[in-house]
Amino acid sequence: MAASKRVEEGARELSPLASLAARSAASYEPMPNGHEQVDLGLPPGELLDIHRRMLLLRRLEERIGQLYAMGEIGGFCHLYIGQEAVAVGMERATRSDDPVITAYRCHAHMVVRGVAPELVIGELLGKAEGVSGGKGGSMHMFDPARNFYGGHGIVGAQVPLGTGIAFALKYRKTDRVCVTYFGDGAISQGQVAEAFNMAALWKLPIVYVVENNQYGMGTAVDRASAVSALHKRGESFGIPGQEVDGMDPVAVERAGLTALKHARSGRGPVLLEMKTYRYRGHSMSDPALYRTREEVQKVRDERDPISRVAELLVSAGVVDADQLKAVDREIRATVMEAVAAAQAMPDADPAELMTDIYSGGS
Ligand SMILES: Cc1ncc(C[n+]2csc(CCOP(=O)(O)OP(=O)(O)O)c2C)c(N)n1
Ligand SMILES: [Mg+2]
Repeated sequence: MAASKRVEEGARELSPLASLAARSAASYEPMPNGHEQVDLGLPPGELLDIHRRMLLLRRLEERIGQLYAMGEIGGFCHLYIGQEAVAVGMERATRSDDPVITAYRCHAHMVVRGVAPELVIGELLGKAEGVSGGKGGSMHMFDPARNFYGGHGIVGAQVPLGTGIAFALKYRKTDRVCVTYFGDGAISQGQVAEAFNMAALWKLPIVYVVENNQYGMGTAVDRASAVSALHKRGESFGIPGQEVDGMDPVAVERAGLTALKHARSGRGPVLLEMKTYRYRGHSMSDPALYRTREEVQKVRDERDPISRVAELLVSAGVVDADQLKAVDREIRATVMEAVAAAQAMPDADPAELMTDIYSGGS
């Protein structure tokens, strides 16, 4: 079969991955390893980078889930499995000096920011060298050096905080943009509406990203929100909104770039609704009885962001299945090493319990 025909059919099979398929232009060059190269709109190396980053998040969160089940992690723990395309696509669109703030489902957001996995795991294990000294735990990780402002356990609370960061960025006449994530369960919070109003009124440099994973704990979005097209929830404030396939990292990146450009140019906030899905329960203690196993399996089979990119890479001849397996082995080894490094860290000292509560001088 002609290469172009094969790729076209491959693209059709992956039709939900519209943004990638649409860019599967029929231009090929032989690669040094003999594979045919296809113009995916992104250089193959970029797609490989996307795949690798998502896989790291997946394997890391799986391992964290195991550590939790083994009793090594205390407190609450919310996994990001299924939503990887959002964090990876947005991070690729974001500048490293753009501040990011999110809710409690935050481990993956930290790692894409460049925080070493062992520092995140160390935090979960209550270690002194964890990214927040072992005192924040799963929900309250912070790393201002990487422009990551948490990790917040109160639903919606990070939205006015992110808006405040955006105010500071504008007040200080920077060209940075604050990316503020929240869930579908947070969008009906009063403080979100108040923050939207101020951000639009003052044209603050902020991109709001609602990660619509279809559920707020056990409540489906259309049982909680009168208007379940969440990207429309900024309209009354004049905030432009866009619905994005949050299981397609390239669509996420593209939407993120456009939104960030808009906000960076002084035209005010944008609201991106990422249609995504979480595979695990709300937290580690949620057996997820409010949905069927079949519903979860269907998303895994048809929309999984990692499989979709992997299949596209293989069907386009960029890599073969064996090469992808080798990448997976390498990433699993990285995660194991990070866990071992975190386990070897000293525990947080109880004498430190009352430090880091107030900022210096207050
Ligand atoms: C103000 C407040 N109300 C209720 C809770 C309990 N609570 C924790 S998470 C959650 C659901 C939030 O869902 P969503 O915003 O969709 O985020 P997701 O967990 O899906 O990432 C609720 C109600 C809370 N933490 N804070
Ligand atoms: Mg949700």
